[in-house]
Amino acid sequence: MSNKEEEKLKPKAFPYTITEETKNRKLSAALKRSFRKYSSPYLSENELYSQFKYTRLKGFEYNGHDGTVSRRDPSKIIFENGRYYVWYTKRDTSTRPIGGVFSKGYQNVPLEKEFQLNDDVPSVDWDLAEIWYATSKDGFNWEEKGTAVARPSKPIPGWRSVATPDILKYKGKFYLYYQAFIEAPGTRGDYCSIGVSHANSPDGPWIKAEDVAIDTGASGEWDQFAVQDPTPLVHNGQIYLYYKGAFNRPNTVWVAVGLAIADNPLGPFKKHILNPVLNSGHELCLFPFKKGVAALNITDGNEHFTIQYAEDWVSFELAAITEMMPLGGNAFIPDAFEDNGDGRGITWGLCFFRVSEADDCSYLARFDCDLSLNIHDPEMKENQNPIDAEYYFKHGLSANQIQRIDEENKERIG
Ligand code: AAL
Repeated sequence: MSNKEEEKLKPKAFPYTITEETKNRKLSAALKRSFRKYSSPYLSENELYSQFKYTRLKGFEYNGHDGTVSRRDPSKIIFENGRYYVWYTKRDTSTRPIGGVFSKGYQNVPLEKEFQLNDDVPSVDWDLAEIWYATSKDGFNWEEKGTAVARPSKPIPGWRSVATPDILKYKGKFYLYYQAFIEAPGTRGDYCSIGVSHANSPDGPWIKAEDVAIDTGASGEWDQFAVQDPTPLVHNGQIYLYYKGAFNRPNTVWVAVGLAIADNPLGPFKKHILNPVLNSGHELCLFPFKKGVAALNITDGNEHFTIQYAEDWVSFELAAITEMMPLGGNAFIPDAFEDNGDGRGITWGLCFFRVSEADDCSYLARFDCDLSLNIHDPEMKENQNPIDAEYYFKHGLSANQIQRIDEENKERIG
């Protein structure tokens, strides 16, 4: 065989210029992902990749962030009556929280004896809280309107605290889902069910449903102690309510996301047999995207700081990896309840920041992004965020880490 013929048979090296053909050649695992997992091999053209830009809000008072007033865990934002509406956890107590027993490993026996609890002293930032709401004409300047869902009287679920709301509009009526606590969060763990209230107007009045919308799982099931972060959408004419669970304690905790489906906003909700459907996350932000649903996986797990997509609304796959995601973020999702199989995505929402690392007082803020099929904002598709060097040096070595390094050096150098 001539050299020329041999040359023709030799597998060609990966080309300098990418063409439609390139993805059909024999590829490494990584290049297969580039061409087959992501919407584009180019980050700047990945429609489910975005940076996040943050803006402080105007219109909310926090007593100088002294820990007595806190707002966190905002709902989706909806647009009604010519205004944006948002609901959130509001705590307004005479003292800052005294701290939960989370560090004591979630015993299954209430530890109230170690926990000088009473009806005025909050355990954690979302204890003794209510669901409040605010409206805005631009998403930056907000007017707090008041209580949407107050704590009901004991022993109705939510009597200790109602927190972490999300909103559903369905057949012209409005539904608020929220965490309903019957013990102070942090007494044994962050244990609660999901309650629901309904109204004919986003301004209320809100009527609390008799039963909880979604209860905790049976003993031994992954969501046996808590179902949290309710996040309702509409798909195939049904209510798809995604929620968080945390399990495997007192061993290594695993935070994941489940799905419960109902024909009626007040239930009964049937939990999906494949739950959990997301292996990471914490607070939830999901939105219709094309035929499927996209999810911001923000805080916990192997796949935190990722954006995922499930065309069937159950089987989530990685769509993008990003950074500086909005803590507790929830978005303005114009088509959250349209159920038209053509989800257009999101461009902004609200999130929260903690006043201190103690997670005992929070404030709302706005995030902007380009996870939308309606816009193309190249600035949001950049990477290598120019994070100030001081931010990196501020997160320096702990005393233990310095000690470990010193010991290593002593052993090696003497
Ligand atoms: C939030 C949410 C839930 C938790 C607590 C308040 O970020 O995950 O609502 O219970 O933290």
